[in-house]
Amino acid sequence: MKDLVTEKLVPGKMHGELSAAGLRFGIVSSRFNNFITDRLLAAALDALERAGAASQDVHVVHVPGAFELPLVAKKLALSGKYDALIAIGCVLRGETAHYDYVCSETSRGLQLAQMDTGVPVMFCVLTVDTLEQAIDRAGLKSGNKGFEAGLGAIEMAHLSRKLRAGTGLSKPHGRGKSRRK
Ligand code: INI
Repeated sequence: MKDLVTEKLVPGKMHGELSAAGLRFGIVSSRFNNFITDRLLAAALDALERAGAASQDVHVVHVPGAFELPLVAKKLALSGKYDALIAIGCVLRGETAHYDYVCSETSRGLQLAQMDTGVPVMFCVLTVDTLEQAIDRAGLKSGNKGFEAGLGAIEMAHLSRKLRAGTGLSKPHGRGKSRRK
């Protein structure tokens, strides 16, 4: 990516690494539409494994449907055992408003879980109109959102550790000399 640098302003930079060694992950996966969620889960585990995560540092919890993801994600986050979490689900639009309630409460609940606890929660919940759209996102035309969530979890886990330890920003230019008069 091209550096976002102007002539005068050189901002400190920060990002998370992509090695999973030594990090602990919790995955909550919904059984509803498991034809899709199992593929997302396998890809998330593949990303963690390839990045060096150890078996004993990765735990998977299954829940009945997407609606149940937030509660379990929050409980896992509060356990203090995980650097990042991944919530996996697939909500397929039906003929009633049920879809809208499940989608909105799942996304709201997962966002609250990470905001309330400070533990990153990756939103790997497909919200789609058709099974074909879901299949495309679970390993076909549009890649696999589970793999992306795995990589995202690793990056966010590192970033959180850095932010806990301090800002992690690279040393600003001219540090030591106060600019204030
Ligand atoms: N749960 C899903 O994960 N995906 C869906 O598409 C879905 N639909 O369409 O009904 C769904 N419903 C179940 C819901 O998540 C809860 O498990 C259920 O309502 C019990 O609380």
